[in-house]
Amino acid sequence: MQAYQREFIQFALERGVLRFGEFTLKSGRVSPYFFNAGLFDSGLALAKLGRFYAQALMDSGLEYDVVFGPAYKGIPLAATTAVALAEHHGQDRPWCFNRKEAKDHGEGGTLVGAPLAGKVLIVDDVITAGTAIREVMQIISAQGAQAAGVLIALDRQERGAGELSAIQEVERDFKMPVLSIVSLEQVLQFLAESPELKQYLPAVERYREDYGI
Ligand code: OMP
Repeated sequence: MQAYQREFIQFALERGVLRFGEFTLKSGRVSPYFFNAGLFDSGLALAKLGRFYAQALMDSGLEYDVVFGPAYKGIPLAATTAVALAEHHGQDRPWCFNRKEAKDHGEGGTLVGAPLAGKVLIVDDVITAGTAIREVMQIISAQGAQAAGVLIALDRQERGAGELSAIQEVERDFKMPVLSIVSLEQVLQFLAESPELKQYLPAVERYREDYGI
């Protein structure tokens, strides 16, 4: 685990973004942990979050032309990542987002910001079963753009339809990488090393045995 990944987990715990308990997921699975990116809910927290996303992207060396935030939750995430890329990595790239509902007046359409063209970097929060990201891929292909990759905060490393993880299925089906700031593996490592949080380790490990890869 890299130093910034450890810092990110610490930051998510401090903000109450990463929590332990009992949570029913969108997929119907009942999870002993949950990651609620909506709780990076202050200016400073959002700025710091963007720096973590940008760092993970820079580490990967992925090439991209435009940053895209899928509605709703991906929008501030893509915005803060685009700001951090410009301010801290000298990459002032175009960025855009979609609306959920088409607008028939004013600027019209469902896309806002820079044109969704070329190699698109999708920025989102979490992938569990991969349902949300598949919807996003339709928007990109409808524009005739190509997905360069997906950048998320947490890879829950859960099985998709078969033996691969949902993320591995997305990578295979759309021929693009899915990058994450951290994955469940690093969360487990963090728990194992933390005297106060170690109590949650057995439940998370059991969950991984049931749904993980
Ligand atoms: P999938 O569409 O199953 O990949 O689920 C991804 C979505 O689930 C995310 O965009 C979130 O809305 C939500 N989610 C979280 O935000 N955090 C979690 O830890 C787990 C989920 C989830 O419901 O699976």
